[in-house]
Amino acid sequence: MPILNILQFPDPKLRQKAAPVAVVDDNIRTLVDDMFETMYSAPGIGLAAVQVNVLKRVIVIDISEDKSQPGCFINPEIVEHSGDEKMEEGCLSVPGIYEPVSRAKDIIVRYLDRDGNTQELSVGGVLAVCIQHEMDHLDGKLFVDYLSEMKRNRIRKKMEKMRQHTM
Ligand code: GNR
Ligand code: NI
Repeated sequence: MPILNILQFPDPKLRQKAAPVAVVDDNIRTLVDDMFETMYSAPGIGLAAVQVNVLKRVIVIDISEDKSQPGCFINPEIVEHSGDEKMEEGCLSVPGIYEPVSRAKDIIVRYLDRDGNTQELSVGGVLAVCIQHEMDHLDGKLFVDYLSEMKRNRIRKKMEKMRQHTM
């Protein structure tokens, strides 16, 4: 199974909006498997399809330390949210940058699992943060968008400088 290329900020492709998955078929399951492999090898705790340049509403997450809790969320929707909490976030598309972001503390998310069945899950903590972070990716949004323009510009310059050295 191939490891997919992860787009990096400020690539304009990260600003694309993903379309809902009509049918959860073997093609989607292969995408999910490739995304898990890519996320684990990075390593990261989540990955959205937009980050690997696939415009489908597919997310994979595993916040465990031993790859024991793989979760796949297709067409996710937040049906209820409450509270606010600020947590330090990072992103595989913005490597090396960690900044606090405020999000809903507890959420109920509705989604399709890898068999195409509708599921509803009530979550808080890091998993709630991660789901919201990944859902933003599906709408072309990045965690750096919550920071000041000055901070975002500084991060952009840093990324562009790093890129020159790796090319
Ligand atoms: O690996 C990741 N860690 C992380 C830490 C705090 C908040 C969100 C995340 S998601 C990130 C992987 C990623 O970029 N997913 O889009
Ligand atoms: Ni991210």
